[in-house]
Amino acid sequence: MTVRSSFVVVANRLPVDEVSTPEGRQWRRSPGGLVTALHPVLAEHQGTWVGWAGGTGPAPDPFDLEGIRLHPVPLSAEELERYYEGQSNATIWPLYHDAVETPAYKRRWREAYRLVNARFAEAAADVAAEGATVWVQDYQLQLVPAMLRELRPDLRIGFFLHIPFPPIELFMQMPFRTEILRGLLGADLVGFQQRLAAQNFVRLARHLLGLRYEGQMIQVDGRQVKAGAFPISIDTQEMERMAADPAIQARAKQIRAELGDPKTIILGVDRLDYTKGIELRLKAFRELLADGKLTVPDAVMVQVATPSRERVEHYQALRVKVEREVGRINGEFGRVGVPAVHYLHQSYSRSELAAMYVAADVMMVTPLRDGMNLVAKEYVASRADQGGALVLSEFAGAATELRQAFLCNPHDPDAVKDALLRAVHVEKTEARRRMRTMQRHLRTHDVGHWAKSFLSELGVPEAEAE
Ligand code: GDG
Repeated sequence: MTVRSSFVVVANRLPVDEVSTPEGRQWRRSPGGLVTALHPVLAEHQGTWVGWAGGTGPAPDPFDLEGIRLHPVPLSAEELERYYEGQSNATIWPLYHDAVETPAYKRRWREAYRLVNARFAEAAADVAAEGATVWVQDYQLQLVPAMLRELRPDLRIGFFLHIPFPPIELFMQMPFRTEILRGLLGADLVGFQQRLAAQNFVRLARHLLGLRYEGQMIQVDGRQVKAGAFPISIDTQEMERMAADPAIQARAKQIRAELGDPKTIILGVDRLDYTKGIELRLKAFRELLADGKLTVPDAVMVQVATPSRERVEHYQALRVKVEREVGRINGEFGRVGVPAVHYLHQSYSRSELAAMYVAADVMMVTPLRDGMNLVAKEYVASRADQGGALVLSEFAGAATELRQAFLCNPHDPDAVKDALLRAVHVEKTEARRRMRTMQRHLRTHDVGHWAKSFLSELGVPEAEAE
């Protein structure tokens, strides 16, 4: 029998990984801010999370894990290729990130997207109790709100977009633009990372459908849909605790030693994605070495580039470009046993990442476009010593909040070089002052605050629970 919940989260992925243990295959909760933030709300409401469990073919039966009901939705290999890699990650992802790579438009991807969105909507309709709240997450599921409303007009539906929402001129490229917009307008509340994105959305509703709006409230078929900005954040306390752990502090020292105890460690941590500005950051470092403004081994760079979407063409091309640039820098400026750039195309544990944050003097976060960028926030939260300096692109959502970072325009190589040099040479007390201000902000604006503000706007009163 289907268990019905008064609170349902719908996201492309379930917050679990399947792991092999001596007792056989088992599910383990995957780490991540979203699940941490939503866990208390889900647990309190006997909530259900609807999502893909990974793997292709039939989905596992629904199961409970740590107080949450998990409801897997199946994807076939072909759907994975068309709905996920195609429409989600080769059409919508680049288009919404200011088309920094050219979006590809394919009818069969679009059809698969529709079909899969309908499957998620049906699953949510099945598990939601009468009058329940359903919170749909992100760009893979933009048609779900309207599909779900059609099936279940009694529900309260929220939608949150984790990536940017583009200006009208760009959105208008999308072949099934009206359907996507109508899909989102099926929600009662549509949340974005930035105020500007919410504005893009309400203006688009008027432009494309002639809908009237006042402030951020849109009138749709006699209903009101509210758009708003809800900047996401991290579990600040957990990050602070992890970074302060003596084992992590010791590991950070060890990392510095392994790198030859240089004066300046410059760090980048990103999924290997063309929106993240990895190449331009490498280029800035190379030019500073060539100008003699930085020298090896006094300064070294560590770039963690976590493997991502490896079957999508743009990502394969990016890997080649990044690796060529790393090779060039090491060829020109490295010495035997002393590379200028340590490039790591690997995934790390959260604790190893924390140790890297603690070890780094300068963190480079230089996306061309980014909804928020949690790495920037994690770095700041990890610096209990108030050391370190953050170079941050103005085109990351995080730049709206982290004003004390060394902000730069990633499209201007001289601006990136300048920000990096200023961060390398910043006076200690000045660096501390900047870090302290940003840390104070993150203590009050953590991921729990994000979830609470969204859900209370949506009208879920019990969202007070931590
Ligand atoms: C999307 C939006 C928005 C990275 N490498 C490893 C690893 N990570 C973790 C980081 C961080 C997360 O992944 C990446 O989050 P970001 O926010 O930086 O970027 P996206 O993945 O693009 O996320 C973004 C976010 O959604 C939330 O709304 O901020 O704008 O694009 O937490 O630490 N974690 C582990 N190993 C790694 O190698 N364990």
